[in-house]
Amino acid sequence: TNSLPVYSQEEVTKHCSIEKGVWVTYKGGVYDITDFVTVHPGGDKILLAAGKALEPFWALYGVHEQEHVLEILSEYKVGILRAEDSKKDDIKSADPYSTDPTRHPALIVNSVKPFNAEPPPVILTDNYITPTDIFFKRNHLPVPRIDPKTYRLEIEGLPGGTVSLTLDDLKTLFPKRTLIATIQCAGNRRSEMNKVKQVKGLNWGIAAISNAKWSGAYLRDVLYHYGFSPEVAAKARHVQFEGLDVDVTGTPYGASIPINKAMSEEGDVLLAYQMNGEDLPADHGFPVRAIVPGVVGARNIKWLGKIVISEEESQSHWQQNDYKGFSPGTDWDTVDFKSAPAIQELPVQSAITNLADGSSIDRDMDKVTVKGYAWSGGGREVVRVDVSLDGGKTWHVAKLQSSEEIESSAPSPPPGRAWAWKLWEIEIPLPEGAQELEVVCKAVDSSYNTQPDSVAPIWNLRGVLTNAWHQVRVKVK
Ligand code: HEM
Ligand code: MTE
Ligand code: MO
Repeated sequence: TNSLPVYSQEEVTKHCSIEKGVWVTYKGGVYDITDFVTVHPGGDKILLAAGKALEPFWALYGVHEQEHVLEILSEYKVGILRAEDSKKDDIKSADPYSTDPTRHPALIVNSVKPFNAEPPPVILTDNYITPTDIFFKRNHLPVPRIDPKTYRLEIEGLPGGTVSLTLDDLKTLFPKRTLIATIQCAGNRRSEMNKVKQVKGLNWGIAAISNAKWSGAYLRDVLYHYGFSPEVAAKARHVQFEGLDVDVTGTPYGASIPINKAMSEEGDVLLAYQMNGEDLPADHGFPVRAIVPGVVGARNIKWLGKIVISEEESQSHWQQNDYKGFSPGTDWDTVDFKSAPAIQELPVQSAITNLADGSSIDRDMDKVTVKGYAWSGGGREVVRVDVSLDGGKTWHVAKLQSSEEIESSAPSPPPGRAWAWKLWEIEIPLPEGAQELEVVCKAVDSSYNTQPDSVAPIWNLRGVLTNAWHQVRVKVK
């Protein structure tokens, strides 16, 4: 690399667009990444660093702190940054994650900056209501620290113009509603897709899903209070949400949901300020988040700053260019994000939590206990879970936890509003002489939707919507 030319920052700065070429600097090196821009897994954001240093951007997206990322970068090295320019202060940046909260040590961490973690499967289903500390956490950006006294929730798109609510308004002007709802990330079980063929995204196991009791005001109560009317309804198609967590350009995390989900009496969309009976914790959206039961986690906006009633979907990256499903035949060269709808309701799901793949059980036990969770999107209740010990040749019906067993505050929901998961359990006689068990589960929801038997036919480049039969191999010793 000694023979590489030396460039000034001024020269690098000129290369700030696809037309002029995209150059960046990193630790004193100069890189021409023009050809990499279109294949960057993080999308167009990469252009924010055009002509500049990568360090402050990579400080925000810790996904880059990996060997393979540096290997990719090294292929594009074209020069050395002039020594005096590489010492400039603006290259160093304060860690935007330094004010993130501390987390429970039991969590399995998928990425630290931003923080993404799931509980170990064996403790996930110990409680019907997931304890807040181990509830899975999925952040795209640093956790914003919001002063509840100055917090305002803005609402746009109503006839009277922009509305601005305080936290107190939300708590006192509207009845407090409480519901139990499961949140699942679209990427739950992505690691199983990775085994078929590499996908892009966090390598979630089976626990990017959790269940909590949420309290707050119904979104529809709030919107009607501030003038939502048949005239508004005639034009409105979507309700957009914006978080108060922002990226380096000041762009917030955002998403939208269909207007009928938002306004329906059966939709139960909540502006939640409590989780499991306490103020929302920082990681889960303090002071207010949207709970959109039955809908993919990505639309349950945390640190909610703004609501917009609109004819259009959210234009956010996460609504338009992410969280969409594609054919197994679609790759990064052919994908057209505009061609697929944004994920809203999730398909039926289940997984085994008490047996790990590759573990072993004692031959002397005459029965095998299998436990897990099951859930479906759109308020469709799980009506049955089937379990097999022989890879799906023979089946047994698991016992679903009844609402009495759960708690008196969790009566069975009205049809079409089953927002919470079901935990299930079964004891099956150990087949005689078996050396290995192929334990499988699959759930059926109230629409008789069931899970596909394998991952390959539902594989997609982004690794979302993994809901094949969950399968673990267990040795009998
Ligand atoms: C993801 C490379 C610059 C934002 C990734 C990944 C790679 C990569 C390999 C996937 C990592 C994984 O999932 O294992 C690069 C290279 C860059 C660059 C080589 C410079 C030459 C940037 C910049 C930004 C950025 C400047 C932001 C301003 C992101 C984001 C993701 C990502 C947000 C995550 C996408 C997701 O949610 O999975 N990048 N990146 N990248 N990158 Fe970059
Ligand atoms: N809201 C904001 N403002 N920022 C985010 O990064 N992540 C979303 C959603 N809401 C996110 C957000 C995603 S992808 C998921 S799966 C859920 O929050 C996770 O919620 P949890 O962290 O409370 O489990
Ligand atoms: Mo998610």
